[in-house]
Amino acid sequence: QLTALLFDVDGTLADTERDGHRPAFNKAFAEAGLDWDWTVELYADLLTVTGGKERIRYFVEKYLPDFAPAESIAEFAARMHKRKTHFYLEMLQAGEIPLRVGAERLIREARAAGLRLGIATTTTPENVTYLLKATLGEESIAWFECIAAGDIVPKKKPAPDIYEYAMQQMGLEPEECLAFEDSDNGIRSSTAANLKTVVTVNDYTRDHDFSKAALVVDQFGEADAPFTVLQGDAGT
Ligand code: XBP
Ligand code: MG
Repeated sequence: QLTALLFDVDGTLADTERDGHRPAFNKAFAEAGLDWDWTVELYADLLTVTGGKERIRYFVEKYLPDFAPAESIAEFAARMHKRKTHFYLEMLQAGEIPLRVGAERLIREARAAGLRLGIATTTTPENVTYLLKATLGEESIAWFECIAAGDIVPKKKPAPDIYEYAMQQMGLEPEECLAFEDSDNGIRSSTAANLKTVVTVNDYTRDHDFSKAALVVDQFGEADAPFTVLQGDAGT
């Protein structure tokens, strides 16, 4: 019996990475006087690591092994990430990041059908609430019973922990839920939590392995812009 929909945020509800998180990281680096430029191409590799702080550390270790900040690398990453979040929230508040096609329709139809809603994401909690506020309005935050985000679990996606946390908070079993994801790390996380998963791809994730997905689509679709099924059967 389907009771609840559990949503990833980045890449699933909104295309946040290329023109949102990525430039926000670059602004933080520039502000700190660093000439680091996370290009669209480089960022595809950096996205293999989830979590902004974790991504900064991965970048330094892989591409700038000789970089030695005055503070510890963990402190450096946390400091950069705080500024990155500031710049990202500014973009959200300015309305620069819309929801993906069909995301609002899906959420509204699910609510109308009496389904419960939750969020399971790697990103920082404020990034989720600001996105919802900016796109669906202040009241939409309360549509989601649980916003499981960021450091609330120590092991980020692809670990199943964030989905398990959301289900535990909502008193749900995996069989009652459907997860929505966009990426390899995302579907590894949701399926490790035993969740049936629908994938909506984007430019960064189109070529990921979605063999474990129940359904793969190009977008959620609107009446005048239907989705295309890339894998699986929309009837199941
Ligand atoms: C999202 C992430 C996040 C964002 C950046 O992955 O990995 O780290 O890229 O947000 P998913 P923060 O969609 O699989 O949850 O900088 O706040 O971490
Ligand atoms: Mg995602």
